[in-house]
Amino acid sequence: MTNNDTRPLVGIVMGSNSDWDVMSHAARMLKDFGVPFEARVVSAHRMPDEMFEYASSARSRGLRVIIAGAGGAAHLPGMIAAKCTLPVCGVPVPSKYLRGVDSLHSIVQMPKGVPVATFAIGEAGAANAALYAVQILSVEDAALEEKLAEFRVAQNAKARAMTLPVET
Ligand code: RP5
Repeated sequence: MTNNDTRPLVGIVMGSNSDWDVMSHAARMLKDFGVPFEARVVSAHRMPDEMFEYASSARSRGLRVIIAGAGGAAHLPGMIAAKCTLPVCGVPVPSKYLRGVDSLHSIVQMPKGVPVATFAIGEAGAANAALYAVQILSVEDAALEEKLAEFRVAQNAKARAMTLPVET
């Protein structure tokens, strides 16, 4: 499912190509796990018709999770979620003046009825959104579940090997 089939299972969308520095962390994580994905600019306010088309056709095109990143008045994740019933992971992209706190509040404050799973501002959020997408897909993919377990073991080993510059 993950290695032999190249049809995208995860859609990464963002409001601008200026979001790519952050959103590329999601792409890299999916690549590391061998999950086929697509990445596109789909601006909610500059490409509303294309955004509706993207969201409404996502499930029938084979996507299983959408990761949407945006900055400022970050309405893209919520609008995508409004037009499809796939799980949507929202990534707040740091903005110029408010450093992404605006993006975070915008994405996390979805009114009751249309959820967006909201992640941390910036790179950690993008990487974790991808990990979360992998976890969703792993529910029906044993090989992915194994890769996730290996990832956790490697993380544990790295943390256990950490040293501090103090003498005890
Ligand atoms: C949002 O406005 C984008 O998601 C981006 O974070 C922000 C700035 O966009 P650009 O002016 O860089 O295109 O729509």
